Amino acid sequence: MMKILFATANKGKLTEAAEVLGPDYDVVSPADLGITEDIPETGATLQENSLQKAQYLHEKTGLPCFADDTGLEVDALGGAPGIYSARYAGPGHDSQANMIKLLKELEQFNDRRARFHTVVTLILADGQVHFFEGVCEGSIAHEKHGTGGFGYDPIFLADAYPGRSLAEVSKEEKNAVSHRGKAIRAMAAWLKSQ
Ligand code: ITT
Repeated sequence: MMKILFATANKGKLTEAAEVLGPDYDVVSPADLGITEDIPETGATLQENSLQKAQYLHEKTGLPCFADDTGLEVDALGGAPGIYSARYAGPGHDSQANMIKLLKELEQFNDRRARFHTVVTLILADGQVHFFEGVCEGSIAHEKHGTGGFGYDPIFLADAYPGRSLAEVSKEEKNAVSHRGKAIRAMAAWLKSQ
């Protein structure tokens, strides 16, 4: 079993990653190691932010480490909120406020096409860095549906599940088609090939 640190403070992400990686991996969080400070996230791209989070914790712990940065890219809004998805409605991580703002901004548009985009950075114990990417295509609903998942899931209709939001599908169904599921499976396949 490989012990690997997931550089995230988001419990939803942690649960998903542990499920996707399965029993060969012991996925630990910064909180499990008593690290509770805010990890800096000041990059201009998903890749930079993801690298920054992984590097910060790799330097601090020496453990093999991965981080995920995810953005929701809405076509009618020119790709916004993108890297600003977590703080779209202002500082903090208020998903309800973020969804309300996004629904309001989209009222004037017919085009509701959007995608979740994830970049995962893996840093091995020896410092080697590798990137993995995953995209989930879909559209933004007109209102919230369901209570599963986290973040923007109640207003995201993945193309793979017509008529249901990502908060209305099972965890297994979400992981099978999600941005993060794809990126983390690519990472697991690469690790296995080594
Ligand atoms: P860490 O940086 O600690 O990993 P975070 O929640 O700040 O956690 P991001 O910077 O990647 O993560 O923020 C992405 C935003 O998009 C944030 O508001 C999340 O709630 C949301 N998000 C990320 N993955 C999502 C998913 O699978 N479904 C719905 N919303 C998601």
